[in-house]
Amino acid sequence: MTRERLRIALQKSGRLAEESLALLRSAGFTVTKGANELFYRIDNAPIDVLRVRDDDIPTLVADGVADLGIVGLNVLEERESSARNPKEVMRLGFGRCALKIAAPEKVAYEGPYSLDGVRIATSYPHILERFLDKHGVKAEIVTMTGSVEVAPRLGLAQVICDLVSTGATLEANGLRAVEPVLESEAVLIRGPKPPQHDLAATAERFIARVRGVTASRGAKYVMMNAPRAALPQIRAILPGAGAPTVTPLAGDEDAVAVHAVCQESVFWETLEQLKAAGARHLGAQYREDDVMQRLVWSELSEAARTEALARPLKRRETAVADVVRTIFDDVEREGEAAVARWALKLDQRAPEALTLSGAAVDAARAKLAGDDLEALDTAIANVAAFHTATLPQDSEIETAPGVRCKRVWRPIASCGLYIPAGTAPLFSTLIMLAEPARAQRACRSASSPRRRVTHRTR
Ligand code: PRT
Ligand code: ZN
Repeated sequence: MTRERLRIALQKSGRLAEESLALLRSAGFTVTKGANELFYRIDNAPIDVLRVRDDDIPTLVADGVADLGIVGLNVLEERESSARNPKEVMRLGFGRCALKIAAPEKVAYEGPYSLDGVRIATSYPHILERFLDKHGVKAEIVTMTGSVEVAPRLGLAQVICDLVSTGATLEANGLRAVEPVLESEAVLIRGPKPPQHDLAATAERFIARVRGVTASRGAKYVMMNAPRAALPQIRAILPGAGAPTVTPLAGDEDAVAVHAVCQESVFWETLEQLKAAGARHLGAQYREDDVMQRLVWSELSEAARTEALARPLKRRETAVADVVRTIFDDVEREGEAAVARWALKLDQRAPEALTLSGAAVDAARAKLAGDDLEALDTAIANVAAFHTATLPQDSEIETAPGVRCKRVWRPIASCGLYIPAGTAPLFSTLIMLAEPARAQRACRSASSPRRRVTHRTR
């Protein structure tokens, strides 16, 4: 059967549906609703969108009913291997999750061999079987189509192998992830055979445009000055960068400016390594595509509208969250020693003291010019006045004689403030965080005789 339009199969509704359409729009395609729910049309290219259940996408693409498709890697990998299987074109960076072995808290786990002779419930028997074979483990696989997390409680299996994203489902069922089996994300797939001749060019153009959008997504623009001799080392450190642009620095023969677009996320560890290699004046920024996205209100579902208005965090950087959590945990456990250690690591210097004495504050104030000091004090007084005036009030009513209903507001016991101060401290941030906290009497700094890690504003 010959067709005039290329077909791409996308999930109709579910976790990948919105972002798959959003990806097409970011790549410049105008998607409009078609004659029925099964088809959407791309108006500015000869492409139709086939909207189906995710499980059907690999088969539709394998059979040539659709030329391309977007599906979770987990769904693709679950197919038994065959020459007729669809091919992965590229990973798309959304729909991230991981297939993991999870066990009840009381079941000991010391590695894959712990699974020997164990019953494991999963919706992914093929992926699991390959994992077990790889580790030379014999276990019994119980295949379930959904709600795998309840299997241990039902006595159907001792452990499970299921998709995890936030981990909330596992936690709610008294399970803990013990072993990753497959890292998954949405992938673009194509059929084992190229599409018919006149559609092949459309497919190539489509793939190129999606590649452009995806490549610039987690990408960062990184720039620095560095000793010329450190160039090979710096190149090796930069994550997923093509050839960086290197320009000489006027007045310094041995130094160069390096600009690079990194195709992977850049974390502070990378920046640390670059500094250690001799890089100076390091700067990194996200590219525009990463933070800007065009949304067409009339085409958004109710859920997508709510999400768009909530200013969602576009990218959930689990690696960043992990590092931040490590810092929190360290500080909780070790207190000020951990603060000093992390300050040394991140800022290359630890503060001399973590508590500011009144005398130090007075000395700092004495160094400020009259105008600046007055501006700061005015801002502090205004912000404090506003937040004191708008403090929530307790209220109480008597709904029936002797039945009093009361709402009471209690300030939180203590809070920490984070004031970014890389190259210049942000006074406004300090004032706008510290004054509301002080108005709420939440900051321990205002009341505790043993002052903790605090910043006093005056
Ligand atoms: O109707 P259709 O068949 O098209 O959809 P579906 O219900 O089969 O799939 P859907 O929409 O749930 O998921 C589509 C794809 O999204 C999956 O194939 C994965 O590639 C990806 N994905 C990303 C996830 C998750 N995250 C995820 N958390 N798929 C499922 N889950 C489930 C998981 O199975 C578990 O039950 O969510 C629960 C765990 O979530 P947390 O956040 O509590 O850990
Ligand atoms: Zn499905």
